[in-house]
Amino acid sequence: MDDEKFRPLEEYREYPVEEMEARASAFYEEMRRRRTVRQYARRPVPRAVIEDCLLAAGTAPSGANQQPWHFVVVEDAAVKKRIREAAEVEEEAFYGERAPQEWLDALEPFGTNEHKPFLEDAGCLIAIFVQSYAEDPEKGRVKHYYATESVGIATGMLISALHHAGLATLTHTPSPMRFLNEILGRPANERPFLLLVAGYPAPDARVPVITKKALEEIATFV
Ligand code: IYR
Repeated sequence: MDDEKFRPLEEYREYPVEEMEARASAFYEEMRRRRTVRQYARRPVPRAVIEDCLLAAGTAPSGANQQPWHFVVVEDAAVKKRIREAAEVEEEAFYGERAPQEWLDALEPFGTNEHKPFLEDAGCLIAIFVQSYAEDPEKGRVKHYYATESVGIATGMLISALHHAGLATLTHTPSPMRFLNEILGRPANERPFLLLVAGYPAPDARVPVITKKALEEIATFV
């Protein structure tokens, strides 16, 4: 029985240690160039690039391999405009009254505010949904395990894939963002996880001067 369910691991590749080190180091060099970008050029992005990056994200590990994600790629200007308008309503409430001062203080270095022009400027918006459960025609509601963790992993892989391909991204989380279900026609078993903005940076894009924690701060070896 096992013979039908399992097959040899054919895709794994072991590299000599020096090559592993070089690959790990090259990947780190590539990843450390990634910056979250808030100003975008009004340029379309190549559809084939987005498709391959989504396929890469779809290779993510997930609880019981249930792949509890759905990605809606928004390229249409009118739909982007509707999303911007709905997001700005929430953001106005957030910056105007909802956010505690402590949170606003934490955001101060980034200069964010309720205006979200990137939602219209960027080549595409990728709305990422978590399927908390599946609706099976025969079995009814099928629970998904570790759905949020799984979608978080897939999203990280998508951000990495887009960066590797040469596009900039911004993880945007208007809160609440149920309006995405309505605008994008997604069913009740799907909860918006985040809105990933992807595109070419504006030629005059500026990024905050920030640093990442040192290895000693983020890791412990026992
Ligand atoms: N959703 C708001 C606020 C915001 C919150 C965090 I935490 C950020 O890192 C950035 C923004 C906004 O998008 O402006």
